[in-house]
Amino acid sequence: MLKGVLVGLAVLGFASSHAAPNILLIVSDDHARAAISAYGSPHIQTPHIDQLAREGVRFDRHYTPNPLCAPSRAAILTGKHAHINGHRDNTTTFDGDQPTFPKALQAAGYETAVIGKWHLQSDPTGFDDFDVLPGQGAYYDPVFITREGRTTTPGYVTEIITEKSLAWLRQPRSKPFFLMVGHKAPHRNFIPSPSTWSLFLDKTYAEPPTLRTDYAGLNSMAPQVSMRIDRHMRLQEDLMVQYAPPALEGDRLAQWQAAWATQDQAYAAQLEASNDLLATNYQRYLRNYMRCVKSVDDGVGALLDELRRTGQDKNTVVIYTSDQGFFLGENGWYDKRWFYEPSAGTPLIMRRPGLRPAVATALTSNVDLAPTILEAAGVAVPADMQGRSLWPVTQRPTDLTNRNLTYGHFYESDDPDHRVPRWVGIATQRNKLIYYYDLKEWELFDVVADPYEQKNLWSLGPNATRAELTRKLVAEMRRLKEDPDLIFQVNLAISRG
Ligand code: SGN
Ligand code: CA
Repeated sequence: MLKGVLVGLAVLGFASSHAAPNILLIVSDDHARAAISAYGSPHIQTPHIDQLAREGVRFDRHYTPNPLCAPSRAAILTGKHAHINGHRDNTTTFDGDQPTFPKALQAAGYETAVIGKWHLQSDPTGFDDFDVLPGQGAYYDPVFITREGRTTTPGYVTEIITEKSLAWLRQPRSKPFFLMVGHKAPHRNFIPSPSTWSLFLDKTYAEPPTLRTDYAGLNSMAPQVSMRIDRHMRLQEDLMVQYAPPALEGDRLAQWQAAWATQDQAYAAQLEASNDLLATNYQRYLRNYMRCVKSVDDGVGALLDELRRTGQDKNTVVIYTSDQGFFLGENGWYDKRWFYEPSAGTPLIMRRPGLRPAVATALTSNVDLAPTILEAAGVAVPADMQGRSLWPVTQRPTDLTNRNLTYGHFYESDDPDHRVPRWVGIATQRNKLIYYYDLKEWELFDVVADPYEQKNLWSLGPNATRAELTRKLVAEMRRLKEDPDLIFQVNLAISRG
């Protein structure tokens, strides 16, 4: 009997069983699920992120509602979508006066800090300490901004962010902590650390089946966007052929050149032998991207070691995620912005003492992180947060009853560098429905039968699935209080079929 009561209490929730745990949230930048071995990556081993997945819950259908850096981060902080929190694209300055979960944690007695990538233009609010990169930040010798001003720190950005995070964790404190670690890596232009310059030289990366797609089954802009590995990657700045980071001079420049000379020769030789620019660039791109990921994974390992060394692992929630995913050759692309799986699909792994390890297939969104973290801390979740706590999902990871849909909206309309059209969309367990409202074009995929999202079923004409999904899209837009004009437009487009 007593045993039954205890088990019941354990299942009831964490807030009751663990008072004020510490919270470590690690957000990398543009880290695709396909570059994490816990998600089955054929490209790299990420033992430290994998450890989190083994000991925690891996979310396989987690999404960002807006696959762009700053809007995704704003959604994480506020638990609200872009049309409510006001942060629709990367040009916006974040309104730091609005409620965010770090502010709520601070008010509840947490000591809070953010270190690394921030990218929201205004200074962080809700944090006792901040030590953040300006904008995108630099890979080498980055500048950091604190309340005291700007300082250049010599070295490699991922390692510096890890060191700063360790130093912050080691400060004496009497309160529970919330630390948000923002990694710049593996964001474009994928510049690796000296410790990884020579890694993976013998590795040949498997090509995704859609590397050479003809885009025949997709919307009219898909073949035209500036995201092609063969056409749009810059030989120097992106592929780092005969290139060196501007910060390197003297001995450091000489070391870079010595390490990269043979790699540049190998690139030229492969290109000459194969006469295949796409295949040659793809190998070079993935090698450097994976080197950047390696440093991020090492950083995760260092933070987990520190928690273990101090015994804090027993009372710390650890969450690993990215602001969104990234194309690693799918559709012949790099970059993100689309609602397609490699881009909007986002890694999410959460570990918490007492949590049963699991794989979650429920549909989740990064607006859910704010309420999740507040619930973990035992802090009331504001009624107007649009996300919902993920702790119930960790208990019933494959139950889709209230988790059968996720919503996205991409707003950037005038970006000459990429030219991805604006869209609204929903993903369900079986399907994805996307409306490109400037193009007035629809896409409907069966993501189970067609996981690479190549066959647009919309063109097959009206049917029951299509009717049900369009109804769900509009209902979701209404529920989330989207712009009525846009809802009207979507409805009109549906009625014209
Ligand atoms: C930079 C990159 C783009 C990238 C945006 C936004 N170009 O402009 O490729 O899409 O950032 O990325 S680069 O030449 O500077 O590498 S985001 O993750 O911050 O949204
Ligand atoms: Ca990003």
